[in-house]
Amino acid sequence: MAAPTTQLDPNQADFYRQLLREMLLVRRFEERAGEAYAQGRIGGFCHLYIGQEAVAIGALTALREDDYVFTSYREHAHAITRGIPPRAVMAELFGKATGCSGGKGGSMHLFDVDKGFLGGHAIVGGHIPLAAGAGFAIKYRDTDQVAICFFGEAAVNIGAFHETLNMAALWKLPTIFLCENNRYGMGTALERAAAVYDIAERACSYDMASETVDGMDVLAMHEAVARAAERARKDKLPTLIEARTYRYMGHSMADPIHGHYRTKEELEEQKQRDPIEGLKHRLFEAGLLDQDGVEKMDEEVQAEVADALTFADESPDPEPDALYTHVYQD
Ligand SMILES: Cc1ncc(C[n+]2csc(CCOP(=O)(O)OP(=O)(O)O)c2C)c(N)n1
Ligand SMILES: [Mg+2]
Repeated sequence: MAAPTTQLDPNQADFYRQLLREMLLVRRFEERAGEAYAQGRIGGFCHLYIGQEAVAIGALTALREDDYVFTSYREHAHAITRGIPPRAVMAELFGKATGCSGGKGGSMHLFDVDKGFLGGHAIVGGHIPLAAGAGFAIKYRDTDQVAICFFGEAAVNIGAFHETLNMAALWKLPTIFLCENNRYGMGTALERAAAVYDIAERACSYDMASETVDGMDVLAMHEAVARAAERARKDKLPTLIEARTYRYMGHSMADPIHGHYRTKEELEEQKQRDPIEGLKHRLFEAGLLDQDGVEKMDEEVQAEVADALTFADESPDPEPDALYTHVYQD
């Protein structure tokens, strides 16, 4: 495991335990969502985030409630960490009326405007300009909010990424661009194709601050995003962060975990850097948590996820009339 970047501060014990609990909650949520998908209870696409939890949780806990969040389609963890109840996220996966998008979005299109959670976007890179737009609005209204945009490393090959970063740097927009480099875009290993890897270095060409962070270390992620948020709030400047992370599951539920484009050995090696185990052991070593504490935490989050599943199962489908709501009208 990579050497931890931060010393633990005993005064922050509750916060560390909150980070661990949140990572455990989204991991258990996704394990159960994966099972429900395999049982045919969830339709459409479903992209799991297992292995990457430290990125969303470290990042979003560094922001304020009035900030804006944009994500790609691999966003269950981001939505839950942002405060959308697991019940509303699970119900959305099930396509139920009680889902956060009324059952019409599914796994890839989680939204909650009141929480500043502006999607859930399925088009690779399509949401990057939207986050710059939110940054523009913040600047125009002259508030000290921040917009953050999470995207995969494959989005760096999309023109909109380059156009947006160029404009964000030029217009000095308070937007954080957070690239979750999990090393694979579907079955394509981008670093092997030598297309992109030192993504943060590319930011130099856009005159923008950037850093590369260990995306398996939740505290390192939290600190990097806190630095970027301060730069955005105080100086109205954008930042590009590359989080080096790894996904344990296939691209989507239709993709095998390993076999076609990566070996079982590679997967096992990466699991040694597990973000949950990493934080847990650091807390154990610092005497800030013990095995009983973790087991209790795990029981609690499993109960919360079980409740979300029951809620989703028992919720009604959207009424046919719901087809005509959220329709664009000129
Ligand atoms: C514009 C566009 N092209 C292709 C696709 C099909 N597609 C869906 S996910 C994906 C790979 C994205 O990989 P990455 O950005 O690294 O995100 P990850 O899935 O690894 O989280 C592709 C090519 C798409 N959704 N949108
Ligand atoms: Mg990827």
